[in-house]
Amino acid sequence: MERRSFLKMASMGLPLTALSQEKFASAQTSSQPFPLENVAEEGRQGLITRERSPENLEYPFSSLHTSVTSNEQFYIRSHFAVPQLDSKAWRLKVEGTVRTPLELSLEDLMKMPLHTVPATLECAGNNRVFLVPAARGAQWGSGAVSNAEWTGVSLSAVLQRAGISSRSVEVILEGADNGEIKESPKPTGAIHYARSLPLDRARQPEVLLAYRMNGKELPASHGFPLRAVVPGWYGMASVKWLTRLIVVEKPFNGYFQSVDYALWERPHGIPTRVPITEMQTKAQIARPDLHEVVSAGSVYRVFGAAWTGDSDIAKVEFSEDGGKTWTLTQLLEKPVRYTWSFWEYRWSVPTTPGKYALMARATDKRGNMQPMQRPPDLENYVITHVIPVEVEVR
Ligand SMILES: Nc1nc2c(c(=O)[nH]1)N[C@H]1C(S)=C(S)[C@@H](COP(=O)(O)O)O[C@H]1N2
Ligand SMILES: [Mo]
Repeated sequence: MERRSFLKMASMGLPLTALSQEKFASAQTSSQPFPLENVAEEGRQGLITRERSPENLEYPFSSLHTSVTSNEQFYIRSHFAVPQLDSKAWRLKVEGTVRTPLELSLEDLMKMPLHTVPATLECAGNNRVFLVPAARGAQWGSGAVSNAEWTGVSLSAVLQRAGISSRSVEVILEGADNGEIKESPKPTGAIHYARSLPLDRARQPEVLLAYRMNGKELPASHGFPLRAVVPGWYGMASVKWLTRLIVVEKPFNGYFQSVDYALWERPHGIPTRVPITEMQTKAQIARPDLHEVVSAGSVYRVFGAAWTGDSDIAKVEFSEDGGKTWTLTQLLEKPVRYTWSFWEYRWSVPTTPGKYALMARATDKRGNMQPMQRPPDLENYVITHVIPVEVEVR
């Protein structure tokens, strides 16, 4: 089977494990340190298609090699069609419990102090394809995660300009994109994508309203002309195609943080629906790729990334035996807050041929370690337990 048709199958949402391993293996070279042939031509710029309409595209994680993901390869997760916005006519409204409601043009924003913040975005549904039994939603593999340098104004500066009432608690961020939800429970008619941020988060200096991505104009699929970037939170908080900020005195309870992108937590032992927020600690193996054939007795450079929420990665461990024993890998750079860290491990591949379940497990500086088992009540989101990558030693 050619890589092309493999990706076609992957894009149809078939679990990778359903593929004939024999045929798949023939498409792989063995233990090159950087098997960059994994960048296939399927989809746009080698992105893997998870849904065609709206376009939901995944970064081919096995091709990971630079910390910054290019604008062309950054994963795309959109709930509705991309709104076509004319940057001249476009305005950002700031309303609600503010002293001075605002209508800001892109030019107005560009006159404010600009900040550049590197931030890794991960969709809360990343790795969903590995869940057994299958969970509803786009069947993301390991590539609903990417890293970019975002430039724009701080949300806090815009809020300050509007002057928010002392009783305000949150700001709602609304996108121009809208459509009807298909699955129940759902509101009647078209709704806009919207999420809120508690003011303590919204005021953190690294929370941006960004108009540039990796030094270039923000691409249409990533929120042109303006998007939020909420470093450390799952991607759903980084609202694209922003048109309205609404400051409110009561917590917001919109669709995308109560029905969708929400989970049951148990404060006081009472199951309570709460919005998904902070990214959880995770390591992913980029290479070897799933089902890759690795030469027995060779030394293979296992390589991947790890990230977390409001902390830094402290260590990534590696296991070749499905989690029975662990060894420390090497972190490749000093951690940069809110961006993934790369790690590597010179793996002495066993001389005994067979299938091996490789694992990577991250721990952050607060001591948060990835669990081996999936905790209950996470439904189809926050897939953060250790997921094995099966390879064949031959
Ligand atoms: N307006 C709007 N913003 C949005 C979304 C959306 O559908 N509409 N999707 C969210 C989700 S779930 C994710 S994971 C990120 C993805 O950002 P990206 O497409 O730039 O990777 O955007 C978020 N912001
Ligand atoms: Mo997402």
